[in-house]
Amino acid sequence: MIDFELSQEQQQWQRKAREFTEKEIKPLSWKIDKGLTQEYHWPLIGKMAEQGLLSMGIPEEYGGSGLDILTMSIVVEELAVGDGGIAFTATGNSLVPLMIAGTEDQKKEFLALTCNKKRPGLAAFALTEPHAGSDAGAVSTTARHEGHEYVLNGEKCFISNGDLARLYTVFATVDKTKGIRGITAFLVPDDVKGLSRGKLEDKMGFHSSHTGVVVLSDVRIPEENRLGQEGEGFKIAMKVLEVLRVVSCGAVGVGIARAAYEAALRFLTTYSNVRAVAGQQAISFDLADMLASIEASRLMVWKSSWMMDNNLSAGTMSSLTKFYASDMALEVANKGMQLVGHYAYREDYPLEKYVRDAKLLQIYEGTNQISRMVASRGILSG
Ligand code: COS
Repeated sequence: MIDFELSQEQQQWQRKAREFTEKEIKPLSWKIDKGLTQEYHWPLIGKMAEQGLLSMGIPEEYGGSGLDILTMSIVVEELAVGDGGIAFTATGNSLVPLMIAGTEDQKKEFLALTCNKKRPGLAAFALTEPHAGSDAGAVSTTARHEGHEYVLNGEKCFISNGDLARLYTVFATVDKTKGIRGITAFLVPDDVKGLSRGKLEDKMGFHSSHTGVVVLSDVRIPEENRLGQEGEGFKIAMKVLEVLRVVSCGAVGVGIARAAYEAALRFLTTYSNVRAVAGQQAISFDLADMLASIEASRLMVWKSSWMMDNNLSAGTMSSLTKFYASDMALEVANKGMQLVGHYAYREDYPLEKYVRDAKLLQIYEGTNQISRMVASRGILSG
């Protein structure tokens, strides 16, 4: 039986996220985008933590909010209506490896980072390298086993929360000759000797999400910080990306698209001279197309989330959702700009920001070419 009525709990979380967006995110989003405030992060992150929005997917027994993936997707859409980068930060994406592969002791020690409402922390998913992006299996950061420690050396780039994280999940190879079977995941706290954070990226959009370089020079960590077994890192990364492609990308795309659609609709219905033009099919049909694709993408996000919550194999569906919802977000934002016209091209109007933010969704969490590749392999392998 299919039922689209949200549970009481889901409705409460949706309402809470909507209120948080109106009160806390919308007033800041424009300023952050334009670089008018630099030090916004910790106060806002603190407020997200207080509301349980930073630890949504972490079970209550570890101090988190204990939301399933579907409820997280509903919340993330609402936050992304206010700001895509902030919504992305709230997904706590970087703790997913720990949730998937962590031991009980590791979870107890490290999940507490973001669940600490007084002193919240962020984490980072450090997979990408200058020469290992789409080809994630080409990771060349090394992990040398010495006694009861590993010694890590290498450079990670385009790392979200790169300069803010208190914990990094670093993917490194213990034996390059083994290819992907040498890749291993490690939990690396930010205060270890030899870890340094390089410059932040100066990006086209998504300014509220910090992206940077992380360098590891003879970083020594205890064996207990290895996540999973040696050689399991690549599969852990792929499983993590399956979740992120839906929650941190698909749901963010639906939120950004909704914001663009709502901005265009508001403009077209507010002024009487514009209202007369809005009735023309050349305009109103675009509105119908925009809403149809937002609704379709949301259904894909919800279905993928539901599949993962029910432990169904969701690799293909997650990749379909990723490229469809992110292509949709950019198209809807662009259409919104076109409908509003020259006003939308101005920097004091939000639509140009939505276009810049939506563009990143086609690139991060695996480019849309990679998502199409993963989905098509899934289709052909039955
Ligand atoms: N869950 C579990 N295992 C998975 C998996 C998943 N979702 N996806 C792949 N694997 C396993 C495969 O089963 C295979 O294992 P076996 O060799 O034991 O059969 C192994 O991982 C290798 O998979 P595959 O053959 O598909 O690897 P490829 O090198 O051909 O392709 C791609 C890997 C390109 C899909 C991968 O490198 C990728 O996703 N790249 C993009 C990286 C990315 O998204 N980066 C963004 C970083 S965060 S912004």
